[in-house]
Amino acid sequence: MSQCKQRKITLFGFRGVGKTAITLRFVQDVFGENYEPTIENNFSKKLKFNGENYELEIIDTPGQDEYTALSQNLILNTDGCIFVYTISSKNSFNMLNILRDKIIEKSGVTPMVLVGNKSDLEESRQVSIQEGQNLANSWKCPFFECSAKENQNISQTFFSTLEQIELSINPNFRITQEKKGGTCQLI
Ligand SMILES: Nc1nc2c(ncn2[C@@H]2O[C@H](COP(=O)(O)OP(=O)(O)OP(=O)(O)O)[C@@H](O)[C@H]2O)c(=O)[nH]1
Ligand SMILES: [Mg+2]
Repeated sequence: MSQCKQRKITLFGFRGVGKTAITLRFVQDVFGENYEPTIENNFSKKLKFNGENYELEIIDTPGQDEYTALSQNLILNTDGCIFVYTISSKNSFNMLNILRDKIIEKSGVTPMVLVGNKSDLEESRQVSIQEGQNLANSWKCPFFECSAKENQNISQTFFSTLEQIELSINPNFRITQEKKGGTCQLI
């Protein structure tokens, strides 16, 4: 039996940007309109990625701002981060540079992905795709706009984070298993 690789991914971002919604869409394929601020949620998800079995631990954190004191526990042993803003709030976007600096300083973790959630709210857009892409370029990380509501780019976000993690462990890592429609399979 092939070994199961354990990887831990943590989501960070301002209150209400959709960290819980993104996580629940990925783990359980559900979406709720109601907003309940998170205290802390841990999830686990088994999947196949690039021909290997993985068990992901996903940490859905309570919302942060520039001034939040990040507990060491939250960041402990995280292999990769997903930074989330919502395209409908400039403020949720502007605070991410400071938050990212704090997390890198505390944890040293660099595998990361930037996502602009709520891409379905085009009429309330405050952050352009180009602004998101420019920030990701400055971080040298992948960028997606996504929608937990419409299930757009949600699994891509997690698989891209996994790819960044594997690349940080082995710079020669390459996705070799081309899929019919994807490199990954949820199990
Ligand atoms: N239109 C739309 N609404 C969304 C989307 N994702 C989340 N929401 C809504 O935004 C609100 C906040 O979502 P949450 O997932 O609870 O946000 P959060 O980042 O976990 O919030 P905290 O736990 O307080 O940090 C909820 O009412 C969700 O239904 C999305 O992709 N599109
Ligand atoms: Mg939440």
